[in-house]
Amino acid sequence: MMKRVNTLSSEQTKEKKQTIFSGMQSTGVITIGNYFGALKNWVKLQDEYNCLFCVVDLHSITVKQEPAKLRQSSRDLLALYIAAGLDPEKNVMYYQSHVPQHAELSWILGCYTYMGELNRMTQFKEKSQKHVENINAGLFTYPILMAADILLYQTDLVPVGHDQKQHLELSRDIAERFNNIYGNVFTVPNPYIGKVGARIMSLQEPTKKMSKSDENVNAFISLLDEPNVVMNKIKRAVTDSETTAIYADDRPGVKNLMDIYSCATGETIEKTKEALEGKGYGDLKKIVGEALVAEMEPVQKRFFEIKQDKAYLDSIIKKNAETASYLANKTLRKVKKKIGFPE
Ligand code: AQP
Repeated sequence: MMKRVNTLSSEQTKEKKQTIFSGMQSTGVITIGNYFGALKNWVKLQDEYNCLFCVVDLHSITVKQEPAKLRQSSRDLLALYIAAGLDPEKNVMYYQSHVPQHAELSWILGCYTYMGELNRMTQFKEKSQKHVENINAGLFTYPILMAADILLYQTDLVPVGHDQKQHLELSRDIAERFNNIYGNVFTVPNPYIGKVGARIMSLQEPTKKMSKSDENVNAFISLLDEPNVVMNKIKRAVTDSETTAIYADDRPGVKNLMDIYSCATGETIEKTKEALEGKGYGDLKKIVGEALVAEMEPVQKRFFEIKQDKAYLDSIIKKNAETASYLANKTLRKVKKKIGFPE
């Protein structure tokens, strides 16, 4: 009797929690931009919400990938999720390619999305300019797959970066359109409005965001870069022709370094200014580099421990994919029934 009461109350508590879905592409080792802008913030969500954190490897192939590298970076990304503090017992953490329902729902939703809507997506325009030799249909229909990722799990909230806001709007439109035809099938997702992580900029072109696929390796810091590499990249970071540090929009290189310090130490911008304004650029870079290394080292240490334990990682991958698949199927079954596919 006692046991039943306990089970009920724990299920009820679970029901009250809202669902969050987010993911990262396994297009290489993630940068400190991905870490401070997304991953580190996810860790704070895991107690309050039911979270799904996906390695969105289906999205990764919209850009050419080398098979062995893709496999490796997907596995590394999952290990980094755990190393950064995401608990695989609390969250559902899995590869998108292990849960075929994503692709299946994506096809269905594609039939409820207009070409005009996709034509308006700015990320497609940017990415197709960047990859002129490979403007594939997947790059164009990417937002539909993203809608499927989100809607499959009846997601309430999506922590989105600036670049993905337009895609989330489209996911909401598709969900509402579908619900208007078939009744309440999908939860209409909202953006997660929490403490926004800083946008970390390129170290070589500080008006552009830091990206893991940047051709210039000095433009980004990978979360797995060794301390001496980190120090060197910070040392080479582009600043300006002034000599002492001031936090200002028209000094983007220095501002970016100070933002990195603030993220690495957890200090507010006000405290960061107090600590760093007036420093010469040599000193500034040394202090920022050391703070960053101190933040990255424990994550890297845990990452290598997790990676060594192959059986542990394999079991997490399998178990979490099964859970995701089970949850995804609940929605997909409903969708198919509503549409009129034979049972
Ligand atoms: N520079 C950044 N600063 C803060 N946040 C960032 N994010 C990405 N870059 C920065 C956030 O990281 C999450 C995962 O991103 P993604 O892997 O889905 O792809 P992305 O946004 O396209 O990141 P990259 O590094 O630029 O990847 P590539 O080079 O492969 O396209 C998102 O929440 C994003 O906002």
